[in-house]
Amino acid sequence: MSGSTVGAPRHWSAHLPGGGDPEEAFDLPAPGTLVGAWTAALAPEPDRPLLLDVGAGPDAWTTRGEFLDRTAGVATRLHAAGLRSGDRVLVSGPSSVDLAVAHVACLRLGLVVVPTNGSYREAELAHVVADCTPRAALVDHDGWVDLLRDLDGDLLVAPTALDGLPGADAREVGDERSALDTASPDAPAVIGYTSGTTGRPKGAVLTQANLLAGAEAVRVAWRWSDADRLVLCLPLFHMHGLGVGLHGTLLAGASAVLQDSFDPDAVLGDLGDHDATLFFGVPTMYHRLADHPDVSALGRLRLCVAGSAPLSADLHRRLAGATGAAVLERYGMTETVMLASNPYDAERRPGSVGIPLPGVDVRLAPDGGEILVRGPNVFAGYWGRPAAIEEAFVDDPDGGAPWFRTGDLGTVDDDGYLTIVGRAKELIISGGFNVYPREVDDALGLHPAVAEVAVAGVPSEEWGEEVVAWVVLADGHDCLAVDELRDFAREHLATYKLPRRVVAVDALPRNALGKVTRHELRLPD
Ligand code: MLC
Ligand code: AMP
Repeated sequence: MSGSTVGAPRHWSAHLPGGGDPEEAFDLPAPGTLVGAWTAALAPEPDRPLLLDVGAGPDAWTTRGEFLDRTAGVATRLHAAGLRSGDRVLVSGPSSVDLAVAHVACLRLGLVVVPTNGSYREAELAHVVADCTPRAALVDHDGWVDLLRDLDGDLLVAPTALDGLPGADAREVGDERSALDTASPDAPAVIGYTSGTTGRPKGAVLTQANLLAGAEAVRVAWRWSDADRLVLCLPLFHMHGLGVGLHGTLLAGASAVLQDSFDPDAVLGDLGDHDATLFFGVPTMYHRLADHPDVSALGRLRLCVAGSAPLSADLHRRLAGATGAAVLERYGMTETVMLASNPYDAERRPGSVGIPLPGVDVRLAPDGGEILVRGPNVFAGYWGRPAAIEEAFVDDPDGGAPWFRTGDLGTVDDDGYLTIVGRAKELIISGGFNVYPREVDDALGLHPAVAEVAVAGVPSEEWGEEVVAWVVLADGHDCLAVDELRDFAREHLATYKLPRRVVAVDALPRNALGKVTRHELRLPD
């Protein structure tokens, strides 16, 4: 296979302080595990503030020392409850210090965290549970208790209640402490559910080393230091909030103010109240911030990062005009953590996702320009689906490591900047959340007024893309209101997947094989 290689080390060098040495390798911190690197970063100066629940008051900081103690304590309690390295654990709840403790305690014990969106409905949750067979669930959504009834009741605990779990008796404490932080670099650490290019959500298995590589690359590239403070309002069940926001904060020995939802007033207020230096958001958040009268407050930060969906060049320029600073756009995926970023010190180019991050190789497939990636950040495989890995990777023509197919289409310019120009995969990204059209088709198709349905994304200034449903009405029905369809589908789908418009059509466009051609679905004039 030929194809343009974007990611030669000379390109990484633009991410390194002072331009770096183009030939220099990118080394991960010893001992090569996320938990090892965190404990090394957080052990010195135990009284320094680390995490704050914004609702808990300005002085309620959890310090580094408290965080290490709490996570060790919870890990030993989980061990005493019978959990062992390799067991899968669902973790879900509003962003909070308790949730961060639950996540990190699991990782310190070698458990495999399955971060789960709290707005999942029964079928969505049931799929994840059946697929990864968790032994425990550290979740605090009332409605889920019944759905998780097959788990041992002692292992179904809200993140807020973990400190109250029974401890080990004194004889066992030594054993349990010695189970801490012993995971190997290639041990699975997180399973992130994503549909990848097709089909029902698959669990992407990320190892300790993958997650470390992902967080370390952005730590270096964004000059993230212990002097930084992040306002973190992204959910902690996706790579953006979890693999970058939380993991990067801990790795840098920095600090973060956690907000459990996105509110432009709260974000802009907290930046000043807490001397923040960093903000990370999806484009929908920036779109709302750009309309706020105090948007200029973003300009006082050291760095604003956008990702998870395209940040339009227009919005990039609008924000630059309003704040005097250029938002830095980067590109990531569940399977790869982060893979490219605009450079901190060089040009941040509107409309481009920048250059490959340190350690990451990127190339474009010769036939069609699919973005291919490999590196220490790239996941280890899909949980329980050895065959899926065959489709997900392509061999290297020179006999090197195989390349992961992102399903995104790209171009690269002469300076090595990568631009995402489309998707080979069926995916709608709405407000930074991924929506898989087929899953939505299936749920909407259950409505009695629907004979046939196909959904697709249409451009939206606020959401990036909006879910729209094209419907062929069943006999005896002459209309179907969008609210009716949304209310019906709420039972089956998380709300961000629900259509925002319904278009009634006589027939769906299909190809010669009868398959719906979604790209031909058009809004009426
Ligand atoms: C909420 N709603 C959405 C939605 N989010 N609808 C479509 N798309 C979304 N993303 C629904 C609500 O349920 C509600 O429905 C209605 O829209 C209005 O809600 P809202 O109050 O305006 O929305 P809000 O709660 O403010 O949420 C918007 C948001 C949120 C942008 C803050 O969507 C969000 O946190 N997005 C971030 C997603 C993220 O972290 N992505 C990272 C993926 S990792 P109703 O019917 O109840 O009124 C990844 C890799 C990488 O992609 O590169 O990072
Ligand atoms: P997920 O599977 O949730 O991790 O979503 C990953 C997908 O988000 C990628 O394959 C891209 O399609 C998209 N994505 C992430 N960052 C960007 C970005 N900066 N610009 C465009 N698309 C992005």
